Amino acid sequence: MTYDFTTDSSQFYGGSSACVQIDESRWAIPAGDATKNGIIETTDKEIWSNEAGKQGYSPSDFNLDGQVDNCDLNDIWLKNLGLGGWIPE
Ligand SMILES: [Ca+2]
Ligand SMILES: [Ca+2]
Repeated sequence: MTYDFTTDSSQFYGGSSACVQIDESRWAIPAGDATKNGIIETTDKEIWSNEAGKQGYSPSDFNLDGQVDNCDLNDIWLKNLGLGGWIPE
């Protein structure tokens, strides 16, 4: 079975609060959930604070560039703060 999450925000459990629109016709799960509980919240920032400055892929490397830095916090986490509701892993 396949399920295409990219076609509309209604495809997501939680609707538009559980996804971000990445272009005119596609949606995705928002980054920033370091705790992997399905919600982007302040505890995710605490994980980032503990990992800031580290190299390599880690839960708070939100943009997946191999570094935990201010871009992860300001460009990803802050933008997506409060989103979530999808079913976590
Ligand atoms: Ca979280
Ligand atoms: Ca990063």
